[in-house]
Amino acid sequence: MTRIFSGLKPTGHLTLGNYLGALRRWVEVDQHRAEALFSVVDLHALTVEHDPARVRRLSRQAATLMLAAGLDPQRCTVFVQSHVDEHTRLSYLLECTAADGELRRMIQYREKGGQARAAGQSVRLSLLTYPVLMAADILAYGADEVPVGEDQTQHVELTRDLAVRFNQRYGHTFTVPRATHPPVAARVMDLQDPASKMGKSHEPGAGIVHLLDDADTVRKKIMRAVTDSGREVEYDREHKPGLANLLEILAACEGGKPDELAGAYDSYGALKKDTAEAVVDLLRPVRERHAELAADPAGVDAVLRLGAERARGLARPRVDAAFRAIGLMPAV
Ligand code: AQP
Repeated sequence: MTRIFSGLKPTGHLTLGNYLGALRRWVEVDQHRAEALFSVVDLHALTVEHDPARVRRLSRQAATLMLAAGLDPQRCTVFVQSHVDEHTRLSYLLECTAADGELRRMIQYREKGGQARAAGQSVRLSLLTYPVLMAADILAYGADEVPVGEDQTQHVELTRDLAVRFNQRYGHTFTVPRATHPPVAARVMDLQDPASKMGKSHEPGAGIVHLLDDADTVRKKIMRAVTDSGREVEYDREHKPGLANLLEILAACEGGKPDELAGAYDSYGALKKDTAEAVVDLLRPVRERHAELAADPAGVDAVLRLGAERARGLARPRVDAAFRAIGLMPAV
């Protein structure tokens, strides 16, 4: 059976980008067709300046939202990365497989490292090595597929390279995974800056729709979205990125294709209004279910405890095999 792994990192409140690019597809498609594991990858949230209490709070919120969106613990494994030691164990072996040059080339390292330096902060070593930990997240489970938004493609490519290299040097140990993307909205852009990805840690956030925003806030943010010059509603990512973003969001919410939807509108205002209502309708049940689940933290804990046990059981044999293959003496 196909195995799938993917995750969300608790660096901010989850966004419409996280939902359309990843979470929604995990719920609607992936958990039904494969043996799937979905994780709150909290160790990744420590790679930039962080507030410990906030990370803890956001981790719980992300797990609760994953369940609220419809991940079903009877069908898939939902867990928190730091509860399963195999991720960090394997990460070290993969650091011994990766070269520093290939990590310095990662776009996210260059962008986030640049932001940290500009803010006068030091760049954590873990920001450089985080794609190796992500490779460990995936390879520990022998995942065949990694459903992610487009921004994660480069990291999955690195994961593939490390798996192939490890297998060639030390004998076949890892499945070589591939990234999969949703058909539309694989890269949702910031509503105030359609040249940048909608990212959950971006401030101040007027261009970011959060999954827990109330309906009026969602409407306001979408109605104030930056659009492009001209009056004609057409789908042109290069010349009309603001409009293209709205059309992709609408297409992802309602089905259909962004270029075909464009033909149905003769004003930007009408497109914004329909997009806003479509997003409000899409997110309402998630927000309502989140409120119910958040009122029962012990229930969420029970799911996460079981998830971590299952994940550990799946990861340990492969990670132990990697320890032996690379030349480490078994414990005596
Ligand atoms: N804007 C986006 N459009 C489509 N997919 C997106 N994803 C993230 N942003 C968009 C996908 O969501 C999943 C979880 O992402 P992550 O938590 O690993 O972090 P990220 O990719 O770095 O996303 P963010 O929200 O932008 O976080 P920050 O601001 O902290 O960097 C992934 O599958 C991702 O592709």
